[in-house]
Amino acid sequence: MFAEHPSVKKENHVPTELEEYLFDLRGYIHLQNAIDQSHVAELNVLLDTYLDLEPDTWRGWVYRPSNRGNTRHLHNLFEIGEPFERLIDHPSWLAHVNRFVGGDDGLFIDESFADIRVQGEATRIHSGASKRRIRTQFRYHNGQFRCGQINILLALTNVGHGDGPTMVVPGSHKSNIKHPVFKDGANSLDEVPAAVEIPLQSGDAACFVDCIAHGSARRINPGERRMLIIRYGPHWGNDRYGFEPSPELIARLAPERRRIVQPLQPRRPPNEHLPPK
Ligand SMILES: O=C(O)CCC(=O)C(=O)O
Repeated sequence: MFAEHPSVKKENHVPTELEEYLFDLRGYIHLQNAIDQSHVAELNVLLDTYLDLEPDTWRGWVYRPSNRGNTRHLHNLFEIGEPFERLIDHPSWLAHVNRFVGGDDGLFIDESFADIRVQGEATRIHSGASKRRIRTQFRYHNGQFRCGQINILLALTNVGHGDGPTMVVPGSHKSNIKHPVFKDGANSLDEVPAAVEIPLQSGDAACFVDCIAHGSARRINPGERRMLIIRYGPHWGNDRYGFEPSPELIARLAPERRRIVQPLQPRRPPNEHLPPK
């Protein structure tokens, strides 16, 4: 249906010294023009075909959970089609994610979903290093990053001020103290001291370690915000919600991509050892 995009063959963009410095310092970087506009268009066209999926239903291996307000999520992006599969090891961020997760054993994507939202919607502030969560931790040791979860948030629409941009508290991936707003029960980032917006043009991506305090501003403009969220971690991770890749996806992925979606082939006893049904 879709031709293999030439970007698949492109060399990986390795993180620059400045990007590494900023990632270490602030906990996030902004990747401009991470995918081109024709790829953005392909992704949007395919997403459109899933917009009629009812809450808490599946189409094939794509799942739409119950609504969170007027925000719609679609899980298991790579089941939607080849333009989504290209994101698994996209050359604009693969080397960054490898460097920030660290180690030589490879990656695993433990969650991938589309977040589609309209006016009035926001994501409350969450995370922050003081929680010391292993799964989402930031770590740097002997010249190597060893982060537990690196998020790629890829904008499929322009998400500027007023459009509900992602917000982070820079540096909070190393904080020892809980942001006071957590105690006040604040649930929107717009009023959170020290939080900054990451405005993205469609095709741009934000890359951040999940333990940074983050969320998104309330969308005040009319229209729709579309963001794809892909979370990478070390190869030994497991899926956040227990989703499994379809056998068809595993069969059609090239080995480099398959290893990121399913680092280890499941090992099962041969049929004669299985209990009768
Ligand atoms: O959608 C956003 O801008 C924020 C995403 C977020 O909160 C998350 O990745 O946990």
